[in-house]
Amino acid sequence: MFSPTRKILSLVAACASISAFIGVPAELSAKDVPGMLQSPKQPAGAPKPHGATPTEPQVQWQRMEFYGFTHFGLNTFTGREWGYGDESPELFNPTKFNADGIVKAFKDGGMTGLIYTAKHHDGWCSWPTKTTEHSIKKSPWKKGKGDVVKEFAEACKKHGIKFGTYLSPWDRNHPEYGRDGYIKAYYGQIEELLTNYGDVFEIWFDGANGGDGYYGGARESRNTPGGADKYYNFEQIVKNIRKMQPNCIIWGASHYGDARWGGSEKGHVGYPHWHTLGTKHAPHPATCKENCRHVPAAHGVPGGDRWVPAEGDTPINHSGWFWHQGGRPKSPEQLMQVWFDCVGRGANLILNLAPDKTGNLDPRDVESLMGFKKLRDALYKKDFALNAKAKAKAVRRGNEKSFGAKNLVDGDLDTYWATNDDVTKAAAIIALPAKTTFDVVRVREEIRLGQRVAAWALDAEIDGKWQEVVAGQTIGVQAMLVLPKKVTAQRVRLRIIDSEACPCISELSLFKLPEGLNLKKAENAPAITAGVPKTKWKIVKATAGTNPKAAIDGNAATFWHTHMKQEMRPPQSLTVDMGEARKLRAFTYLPRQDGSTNGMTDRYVFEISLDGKKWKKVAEGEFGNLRANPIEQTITFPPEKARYFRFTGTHALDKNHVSAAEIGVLE
Ligand code: FUL
Ligand code: CA
Repeated sequence: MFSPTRKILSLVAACASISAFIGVPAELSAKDVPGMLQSPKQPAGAPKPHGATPTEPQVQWQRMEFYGFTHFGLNTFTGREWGYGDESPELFNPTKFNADGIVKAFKDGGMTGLIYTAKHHDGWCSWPTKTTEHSIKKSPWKKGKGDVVKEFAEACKKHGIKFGTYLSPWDRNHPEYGRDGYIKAYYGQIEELLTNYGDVFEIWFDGANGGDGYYGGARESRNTPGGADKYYNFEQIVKNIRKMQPNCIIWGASHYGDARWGGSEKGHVGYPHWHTLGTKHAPHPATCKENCRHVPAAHGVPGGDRWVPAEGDTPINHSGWFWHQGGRPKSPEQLMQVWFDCVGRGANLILNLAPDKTGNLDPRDVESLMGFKKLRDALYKKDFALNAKAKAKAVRRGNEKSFGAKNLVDGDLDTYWATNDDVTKAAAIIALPAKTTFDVVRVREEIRLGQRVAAWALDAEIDGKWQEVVAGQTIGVQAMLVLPKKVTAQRVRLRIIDSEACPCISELSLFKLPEGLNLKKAENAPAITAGVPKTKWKIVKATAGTNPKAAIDGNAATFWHTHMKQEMRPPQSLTVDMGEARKLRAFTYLPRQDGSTNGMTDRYVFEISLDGKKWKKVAEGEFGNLRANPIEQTITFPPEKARYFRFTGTHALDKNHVSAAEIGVLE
């Protein structure tokens, strides 16, 4: 059997012989890492790569477009988004866990892979690890003999999608977290996951790091000495992984990884969109305390020296990453908007569906996933440009076969239209067999040669005249734009307006949006759950602050907040009279939605009362993950009648005060 310690030691020794380039993916190539996928040969006379370029595993990964996330662990049973680390492993006991059914739904939904949270921040390991006792071995499920990782990995193999894993660096359970002892355990966990379960296409190193936790009973706040980069030694971790799984995409891992966060947990990424980052640009909010919207994660950095493509991540359910009682799925239309704002800008989309306490997906989430699949199928049903006639004046070396415009419409991503090195503005004309109506255009670059184009446009010949119908910025692996209005034309023209080097465009496609798809409706979808109506509600008391009514006005954009003055710091509370008694089972809290985390309340106490005099505390705890994902939180409690409730904010994420955009209750 396998021994983590021995293997790690032999790895460290072996690493000394690997190229010094390891850890800088932009410069990695198949010859540096034995077993790494090899890029196909470029045609003779092909342009030289421009700037940072992807490794072949990155190229293949960027073609995966869409895969799934699944969060399943102790939080599923406690209703939390972030476990504290003191949860009993006994809580994990799904009644009918069905990895096969879950993976089948992912596959049917058009996903190319699945990433499972093998260990979340609470530290509980969902496989029988040798590195800690806080694992599935201590859970009653399958009498401690279960292995969720194995079941997911096997189901993925069976259904023909790729398997990946998430292993939180932050561990709120481990007694040695923040010290050397934990690092050994953590390296062992990585090795177990990457050597015992077959091919792993991606491993996720979450950027949330340090803070308070259980830590073996110490119940204190711990950090990563010297910063996360130094403490975990991501450079070393990346070296180790290349040896174990050379084709595995490493997400995060400070500036040593292969893929980056897309900049929000709404799934969308920025546009213009570059696959590159500069060495000093860290890709995760772990390093970003305020104004996180401006982190280059979303847009990338033009001319950056590292190829670190983005992944947009988002849960399908409004309630969060883990399963929560009474959650509601995003609509297929909303997901379609995310699709355009993520995949359509050149990032991969990872969409989370979480199993419930039985170990099965919520049928409503699955229904939404399938509706989303139908819309994508309808969108891609016909590429009107495929195999059309294509011509360009500027063709590299006059070599039509290797670099001609017909490569744009041959359905082959590995062939491309290119110009001579000194030509950075050029046009290609595509003649469709007949007049055609379309409203979506997709263009793709041969990213193996680096990302080049910064501006382009699509023209259409309308009434005998060329007219610009849409303007784009970056392209990269793809840029897919919805035209402001439908166009009917037989000839279109792709115009490259600004390119950092001669353009190398591998495909141009034209599609039609599915009938009846209303993307505007998706944009305006409500951020708040419709709970008990608030029309008769009155604020009885706000202990401090401005505009307490804003917390119950049904408007997500307005919020109650106190100030940073000594007397207005947490705890501060809001008491509400609902006008009549109701049997309550949950309360909802929407954090401020203006993009600032100042005074964003991340710990709470919730009390209820029948008469406004005698109070009962029904819930107390932490809202996890607000910094990266400030969505509505739903906290359930044993149902009880009440006319009054009191919400108390006891701690703030940043700048010591209290705020709430909306508070509601559910019957
Ligand atoms: C975040 C985590 O803190 C969340 O809990 C979740 O796992 C998400 C995918 O990443 O940073
Ligand atoms: Ca092609």
